[in-house]
Amino acid sequence: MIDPIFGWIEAERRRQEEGLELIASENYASPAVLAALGSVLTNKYAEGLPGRRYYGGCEYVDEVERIAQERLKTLFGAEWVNVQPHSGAQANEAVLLALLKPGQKILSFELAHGGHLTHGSPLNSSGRLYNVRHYGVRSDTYLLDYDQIHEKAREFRPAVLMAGASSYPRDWDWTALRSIADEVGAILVADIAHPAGLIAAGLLNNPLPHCHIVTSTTHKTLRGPRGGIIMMGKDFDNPFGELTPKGTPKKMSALLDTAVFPGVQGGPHMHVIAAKAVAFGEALQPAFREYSRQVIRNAQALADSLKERGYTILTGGTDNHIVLVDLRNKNITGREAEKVLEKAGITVNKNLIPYDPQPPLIASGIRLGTPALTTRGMNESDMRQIAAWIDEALTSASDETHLKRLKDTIREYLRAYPLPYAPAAPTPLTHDFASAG
Ligand code: DSN
Repeated sequence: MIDPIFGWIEAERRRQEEGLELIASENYASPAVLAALGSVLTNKYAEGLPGRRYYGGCEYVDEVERIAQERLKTLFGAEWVNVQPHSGAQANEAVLLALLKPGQKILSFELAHGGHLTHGSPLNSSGRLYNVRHYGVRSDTYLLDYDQIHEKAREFRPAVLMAGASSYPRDWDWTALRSIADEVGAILVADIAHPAGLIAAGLLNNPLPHCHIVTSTTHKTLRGPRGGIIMMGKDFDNPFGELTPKGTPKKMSALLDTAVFPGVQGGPHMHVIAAKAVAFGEALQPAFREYSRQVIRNAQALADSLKERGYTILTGGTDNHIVLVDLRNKNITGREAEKVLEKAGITVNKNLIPYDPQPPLIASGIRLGTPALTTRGMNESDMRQIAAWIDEALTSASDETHLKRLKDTIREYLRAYPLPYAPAAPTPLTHDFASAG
């Protein structure tokens, strides 16, 4: 008997293959990344760091982690990295644990304007443990207002200034943020979870030379396994006076390493670290730069084609992989649009637009992203076709037959763009759970 879990994995593989994946934070990892993820490295405990573990038998996983570290340093120009965070959330949690005592101040980008949950939302530990205020985008342009950030920083005097977004379609000015942080004595932390791959490819401003600490996920534009990382362009003496046993100031890297383990995590996931190393190796290839260029070109083509069809694109376009659509002039909410598009085989997520009159579970907009479809080999002409289908679906929102027909058309179209995905090998069960009752 085959474990039914493999049936569900196959069903999910087929869903990924047969639909248009436009969720901006998703991508298709390569077969090599998947092979590393599904490897025997998952069996190994390796608490600690390469050469300094709390377990025996770590000589091979040490090599894997060292390679991951070196590749990541080369990719972003980092002097120090930690590749162990299980996710972006854990990376941010560890950074805040290393930098702050409960009650200290963070100034970060407002979640409802496109920020991240782990940058001080009251629902996240960051918002419960620390004293948080936010900056946002302008109500006329929907662009970040660096004068407002400056003003808020001067008034609030945060210990940490956090930057980075989950739905902001424009690049960031790291130099301006660093000068604000320096003026108020704050540590500048950038979370590049979304644009990391585009930054690694040299297509967007790199925060490493400007920000004290940079966190990211590895599974979005970077196209690796689900996971997190922490980096520093340059290590520095911790500003809190913590000393080593020799009486010299502890380096920030030491505080960050201990914040990851044992601060917020136990044993590192060595199979994921191996998969990260594989993905970093792929991102160092010239083909990744070309892929990343196409991600941006595709997002711009999608934005332009939707604009031609009367859709409001926030900020007028995009510098990265994200297109934010304000649906208010189309008389459909984000929640309805998400559902209708799903019926047509187009996967997106509803998204708050800044100053949204709707609550988060309804939202006035949708967020679209091009990393996944670009991995399948799509280009600008495909994006024009997709914009037409999005419009067709949203204008036939209540016509179930039409939406079903559209889904069939899309499934056929996608046959020309196979997934770089190795099917999971089903494992026969020795015990028949179903008939054992
Ligand atoms: N949940 C992630 C996203 O979809 O953008 C935030 O990193």
